[in-house]
Amino acid sequence: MTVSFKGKKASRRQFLAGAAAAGAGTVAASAAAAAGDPLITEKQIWAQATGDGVDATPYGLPIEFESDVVRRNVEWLTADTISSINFTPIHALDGTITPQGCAFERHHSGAIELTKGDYRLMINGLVDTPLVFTYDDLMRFPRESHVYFCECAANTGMEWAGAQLNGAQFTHGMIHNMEYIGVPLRTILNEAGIKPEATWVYVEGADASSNGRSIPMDKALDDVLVAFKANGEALRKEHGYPVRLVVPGWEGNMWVKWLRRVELTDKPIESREETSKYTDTLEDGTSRKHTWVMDAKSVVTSPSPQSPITHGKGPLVITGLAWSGRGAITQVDVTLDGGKNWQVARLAAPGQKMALTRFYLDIDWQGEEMFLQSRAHDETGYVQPTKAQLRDVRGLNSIYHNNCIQTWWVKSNGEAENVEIS
Ligand SMILES: Nc1nc2c(c(=O)[nH]1)N[C@H]1C(S)=C(S)[C@@H](COP(=O)(O)O)O[C@H]1N2
Ligand SMILES: [Mo]
Repeated sequence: MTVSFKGKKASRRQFLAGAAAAGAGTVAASAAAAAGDPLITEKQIWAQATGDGVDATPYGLPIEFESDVVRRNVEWLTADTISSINFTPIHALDGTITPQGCAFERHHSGAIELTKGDYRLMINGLVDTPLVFTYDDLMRFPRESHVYFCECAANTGMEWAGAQLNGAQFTHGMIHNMEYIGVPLRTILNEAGIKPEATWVYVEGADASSNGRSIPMDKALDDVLVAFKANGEALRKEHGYPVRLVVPGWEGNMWVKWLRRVELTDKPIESREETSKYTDTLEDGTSRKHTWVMDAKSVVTSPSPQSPITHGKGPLVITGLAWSGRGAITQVDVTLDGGKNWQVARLAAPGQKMALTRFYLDIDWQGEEMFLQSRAHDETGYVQPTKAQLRDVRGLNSIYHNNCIQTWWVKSNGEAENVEIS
């Protein structure tokens, strides 16, 4: 019995014909050809003894064979690992949810250890009654759960001047996507009573850097969550245990971890040095400020430099991720020839607002060289720009908010490289 895929337009009849012919494009070896395979014919050692009992690992880790699916950093990017960043192995993941254990980390002064017992959240400033909440207090408010992506504004930032880092993990891995459980910030602010003159919300963390940020009141009252669970379990220490802010669609630096204080103000508090770093330098030396929303973006995660084609010619699954801080992804296009011809990819599920969307394009690859790109569209009608289009507007001196179309040059041997095409 063989299964074959002749590309997305294949009908059931074509599938069956393909299976009968067992020709090019067939996924499996025929049973006859596999007859001498000891993995089929011999009883293997794993079938000759019993396996681990149920309590071998009370909290399980991935099997050792998956040990390369890990966060990685780029040593030359930062002086040390305390104020640093690492990258999600998006080239090796599928689906949309990022396991916490391999979700990128960005700390300005390291990940701190804070217990639920020591946790306090203060609401002060332009409120009727300043309040302090314990972790238990937060547990008593009605909760919501939502899947959202969190992308560092610096994601893809090293690629402005030229193709630089050889892998989707490094070019696009400052992103993760989790199901958060939390209390809307609005609920907690209303508990304290919002004074009419309050127009901004200053949020800070309990770590040494405090990572203080100002968020406009409209956003704070809209969809911001005070979150304590992610993907079903407590936040990991590195993601802000026990409580972090979730600011859907907005740049990662506003997602304050170890959230300790929310101050209502009538102007943004931009005193901190770190805050001023998150601006985009334009070609003429001026800066773009307050670019909080992450524009629509996508990337092919496989094949890609760290995920080459290893199975030879025939059916090939091209896959990747798309997202937009302005709402849901409505369409993703994929090109195999550097943008001359585009095909509409299949979305694994309809796009959700401010969450990662998985796309697939199933092709019959005959070993031809490809210049693979993906292009995201979001519900506002925005289309992901090319690198040239983005440079026309933003020049080469930017770091943040690089959402341009990425190119992988896939060679006939299946290896892929980060390149630029004009
Ligand atoms: N308290 C605190 N919150 C913080 C930071 C920090 O250093 N301290 N880093 C910010 C930045 S720049 C990003 S991109 C996100 C990253 O979240 P993560 O570490 O869960 O991936 O957290 C944000 N929140
Ligand atoms: Mo960030």
